[in-house]
Amino acid sequence: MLNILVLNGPNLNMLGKREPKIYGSQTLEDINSELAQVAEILGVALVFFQSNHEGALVDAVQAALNVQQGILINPGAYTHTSVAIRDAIAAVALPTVEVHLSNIHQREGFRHRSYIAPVAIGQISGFGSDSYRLGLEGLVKYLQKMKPDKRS
Ligand code: CA2
Repeated sequence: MLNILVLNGPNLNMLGKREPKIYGSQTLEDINSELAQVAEILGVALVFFQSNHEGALVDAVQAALNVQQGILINPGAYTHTSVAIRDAIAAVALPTVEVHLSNIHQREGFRHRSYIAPVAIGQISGFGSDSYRLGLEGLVKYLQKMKPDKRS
């Protein structure tokens, strides 16, 4: 069975508790349990991890090698700053989909650049919590099309 790492970066543990106008009223737990339901329908296993620390996210990406076959990530603010997370994703070479609740291209200029997008297979941004579901569906389809011997 395909196994996918679902990573969330800084402050996403605050979802549903602050700024509902930008990020919606669902908590991260709500989003993760919705994703778990989608995963069951798709027949894939998910592992969830959230951290406010860049190094912990790098460690989680590295630990996915030979364990998970793909990564779904909302890197939060590290999207716009982290060469380290980008390098980790490039190093493990696991198919990765970047997701955002808000449309980062509609917001402040500093959010328009993603260090992660060039090493991701794609980016989904602006659909609220549906971004995660859409990202998971895209990632699973991509992995299912890959020849099993090419998956890690
Ligand atoms: O839209 C997204 O998903 C973001 O990744 C969210 C990040 C932001 O820095 C990115 O530019 C876009 C921020 C997550 C902060 O989440 C909060 C949730 C509730 C209250 C405060 C912050």
